[in-house]
Amino acid sequence: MFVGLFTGSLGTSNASAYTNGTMMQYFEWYLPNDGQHWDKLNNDSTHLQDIGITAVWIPPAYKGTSQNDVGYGAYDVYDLGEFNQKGTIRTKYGTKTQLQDAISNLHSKGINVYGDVVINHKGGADYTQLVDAVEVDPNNRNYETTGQYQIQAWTGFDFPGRSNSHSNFKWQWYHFDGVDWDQSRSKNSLFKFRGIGKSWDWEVSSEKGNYDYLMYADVDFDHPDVQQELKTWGNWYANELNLDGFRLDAVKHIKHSYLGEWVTSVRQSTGKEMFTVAEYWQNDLGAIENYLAKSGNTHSAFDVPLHYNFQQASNSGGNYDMKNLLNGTLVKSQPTKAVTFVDNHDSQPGQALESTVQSWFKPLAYAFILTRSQGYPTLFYGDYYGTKGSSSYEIPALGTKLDPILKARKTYAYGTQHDYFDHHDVIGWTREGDSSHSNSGLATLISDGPGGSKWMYVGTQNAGETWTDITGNSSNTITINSDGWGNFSVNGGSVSVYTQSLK
Ligand SMILES: [Ca+2]
Ligand SMILES: [Ca+2]
Ligand SMILES: [Ca+2]
Repeated sequence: MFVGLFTGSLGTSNASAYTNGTMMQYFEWYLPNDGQHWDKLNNDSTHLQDIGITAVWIPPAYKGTSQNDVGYGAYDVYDLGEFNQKGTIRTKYGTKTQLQDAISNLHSKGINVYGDVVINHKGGADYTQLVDAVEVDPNNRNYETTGQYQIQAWTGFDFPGRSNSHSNFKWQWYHFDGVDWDQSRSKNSLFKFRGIGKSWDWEVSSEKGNYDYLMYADVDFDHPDVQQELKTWGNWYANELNLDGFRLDAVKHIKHSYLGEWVTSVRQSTGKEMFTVAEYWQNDLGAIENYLAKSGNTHSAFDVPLHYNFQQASNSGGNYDMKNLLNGTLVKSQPTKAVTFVDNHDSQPGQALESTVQSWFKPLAYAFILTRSQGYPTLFYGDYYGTKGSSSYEIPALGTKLDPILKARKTYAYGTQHDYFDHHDVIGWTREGDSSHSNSGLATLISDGPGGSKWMYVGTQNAGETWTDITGNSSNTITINSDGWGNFSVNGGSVSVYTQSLK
């Protein structure tokens, strides 16, 4: 699999087949609720293979609170679009059979599939239960604002529509730590449950005092039944869909040590590497590194600070100092643990963590994550195909602009890297190429301000070659001199990726 990208030792896959792997996040928030998404993925598999996608991260595939649920309001993680629950058999994306067909086809094209893991909370309970609770201050969850009293909480999950298929585990109030709704009083507040052993989980993010609670009924990872049940489910989910890895949702709200145990458990029970990346959403390298350490250095994390650097650069009208693009990023401090990305379903316009990178900068950002040697890059469906939703929320489809950069990664981005982060507008880097990828090697320049040029070294083995810009943004032809240097140029607010011109 991806050399250096995972820490598991159970793998036997062919490493060379996946050099320069590229993940695609194959969904955006506003996909239509038409049950056709798994079929679309299936029909797209040959194209994805062609553009160099080696893994897809699929949205949560289980039954949510309604058919239209994007998947993060998880109701029944054993219902992959198979049972009549919440008024629907299929999910927003289709049926279990459609998904299994898509995965089988992707595997036949050599594309891995990563499943989304939403275990912080459960939504859409089947019935309420009477629970002793206290209210806490939403901004300091360690501070109780009331005495104990009884509330009516949505915490009973029997899954009657599934009638014990795949699992007979029933969720009860004591498997949770708290809720934000008391049905008996129609009251919205943050309720922490009382009872033997009940407390907010630790260690979680220390934002808001203790950020265990995010939404719905918050799962209690201190409870031994919960710990075992979710490991059992993880093994089932991986096997049922023949998954190759995971994306862990909302890990800042989940007991960090447990997630390390969970990943290790599923790797052992499946006997597979199960590449895993965690979403720890905070523009704070220290917090992300703390998570990686507390979860036992068992898996990777999304490079959220790099995303915010991209966003800041895109919003600065040329005044961002491009020398700082790597500052405070995970890909700089722990490159083998960093999954790099430009935008996702949460940062896209109109969503909870909206922090969208402006469209003019996206090709620059994608060149940054796709043509450098560090990090495992992710292509966002919404950037490639565009996003839906109301018109003010739309990201235009950038696929035709990104295709050449994806090709550069697949074909040319090999060998020793040289960095030229030496100017506040124009920065660049080169790859010398290697002997196992014929004609490989490239030179990338990006500028957030005026255009410019830069002498960069691409290796004496490339001396005498003619290089041109694969993106088509620059029409210049560069001859590599006898010392292995070229004088490369880029237009203002643009990107150029030079590769050997093969006539
Ligand atoms: Ca707890
Ligand atoms: Ca939690
Ligand atoms: Ca600048």
